[in-house]
Amino acid sequence: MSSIDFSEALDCLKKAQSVLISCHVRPDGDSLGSAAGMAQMLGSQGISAEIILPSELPDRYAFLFEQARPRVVTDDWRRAQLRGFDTVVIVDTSVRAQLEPQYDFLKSCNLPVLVIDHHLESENIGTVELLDPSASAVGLMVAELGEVWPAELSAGGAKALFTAIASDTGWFRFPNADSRTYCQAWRLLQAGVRPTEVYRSLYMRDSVGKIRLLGRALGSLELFCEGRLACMSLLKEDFRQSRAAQTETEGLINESLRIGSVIAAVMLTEDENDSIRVNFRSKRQINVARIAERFGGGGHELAAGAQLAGSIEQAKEKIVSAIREEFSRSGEPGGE
Ligand SMILES: [Mn+2]
Repeated sequence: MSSIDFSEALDCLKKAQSVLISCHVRPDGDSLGSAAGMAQMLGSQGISAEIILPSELPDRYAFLFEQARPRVVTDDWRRAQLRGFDTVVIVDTSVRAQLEPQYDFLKSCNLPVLVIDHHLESENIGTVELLDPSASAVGLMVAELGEVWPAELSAGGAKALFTAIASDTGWFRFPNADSRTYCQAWRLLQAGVRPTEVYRSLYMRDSVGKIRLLGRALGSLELFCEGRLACMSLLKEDFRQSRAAQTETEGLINESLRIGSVIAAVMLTEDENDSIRVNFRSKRQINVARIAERFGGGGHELAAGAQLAGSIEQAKEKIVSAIREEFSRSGEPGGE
């Protein structure tokens, strides 16, 4: 059981009649699963809820939305489309930039905003905030909130929250998969989740393009810092050659963590708009959120991201030297 205080969040939700749920751009399994689970839970309490995304729903998560795919905010977004909501719930981010393009709009609505998040950085964008950086996933926090409420959880809602937790813990492999995580996973199984089915939906439905992209990413692999840092990169050309979408990079970085000597991993991806997206992972000791923050990004101790201008080579040089410094500070033998 968690030690967070859910009372304010519950007060906020119990007053609501019609809730708009949203999350960060490039939504992942945790944000989408949390949003879907929250929507189901609210429904079970007679509160209507609609999920609105700031960017496209990746196909691989369509299985979470069997009834209706969530709407996507577009540039021609109109205020009229949002009429009727009395409360906003934001899951899996507390940062303004990650909510574009709808942040200013949501602010101008003057509605209560409940933020449920587990990232280290927060810009206090909510009127009520449920923040717990020790939670492995927002899906875990939503599951706990439902238990305290108590709100009925359907098999579909449980599947969504299980997907959220499984995604952010790398299928319960990362060190954040603690007893609290397993405790809620057990509850979700009791509510009807079939883990094998979720596993297949999440990890065994890749496109051939994604596998080709993985091949190119592995082909780019370089090791630095005496084998402790793995670096892979993908250019726009790699996406073209493998016929993969920009959204199909998810999880590729973890492959390099399979190398025994590797402690930290970096993946550099050339974006459509020519900036470089950098993803960081770490097995231990190196706090990659701190490194990402130096480049204007953020995240968790063991998984973080940032966006850099310039070429892949320039970005790589900066990142490798920042991580080398971090190795030296931490006393890891990989630093010089
Ligand atoms: Mn998350």
